[in-house]
Amino acid sequence: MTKKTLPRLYVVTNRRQTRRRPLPSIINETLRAGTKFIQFREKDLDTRQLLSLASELASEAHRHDALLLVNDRADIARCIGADGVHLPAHSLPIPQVRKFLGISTLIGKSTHSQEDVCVAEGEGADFLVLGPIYDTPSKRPYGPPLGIKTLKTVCQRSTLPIYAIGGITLERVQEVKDAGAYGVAVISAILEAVQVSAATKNFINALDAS
Ligand code: 3NM
Repeated sequence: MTKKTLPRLYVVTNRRQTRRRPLPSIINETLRAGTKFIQFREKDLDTRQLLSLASELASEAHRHDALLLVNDRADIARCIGADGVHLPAHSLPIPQVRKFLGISTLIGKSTHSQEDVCVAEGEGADFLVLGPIYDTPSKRPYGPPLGIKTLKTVCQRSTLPIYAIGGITLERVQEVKDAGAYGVAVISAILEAVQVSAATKNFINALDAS
């Protein structure tokens, strides 16, 4: 898979949002249902735990011909042979990460405003995640969601693929697509689904429909 054919569904991990089911089995289920793009994001684990779980999930992803990016930790990404990193706001700068991981590594960047988007574009990100677009519990402390209008404005001005994040549900896919989003980044709508496989397939179908 190349950077030119990025999948439109980006599944972000949170092992505390799986309805008490083990994360590897949930990831396995979403991969079997067709997910091709995963961000490993378990911010509260220590380095050894990150290495172990990321390595397990990367092997599983690669068995399904899917890409796995590691949130923030370029060192972990390099150790496990991940496809790239997903950089949060206060991460290492993109150019340094690219130097460290190599030219072909995939680098995604989290953005929260038009200004963030301009900076990330200038630094050479491959794709962006913009959010939160809708209300989502974990981001309430940071203020109100950006909303669909901001998503539209930012997408119109950007040349990079933009994934909408924050409160994304199946019912909202059409709206964010219409606003110009390339894809969606999702935690709860997949990981908390009673039927992970069906939820995954529904997202992929909705995203791929023209
Ligand atoms: N980042 P859900 S919103 C991890 O705005 C994350 O950068 C966001 O979870 C951002 O799909 C978010 O359950 C949470 O709303 C996404």
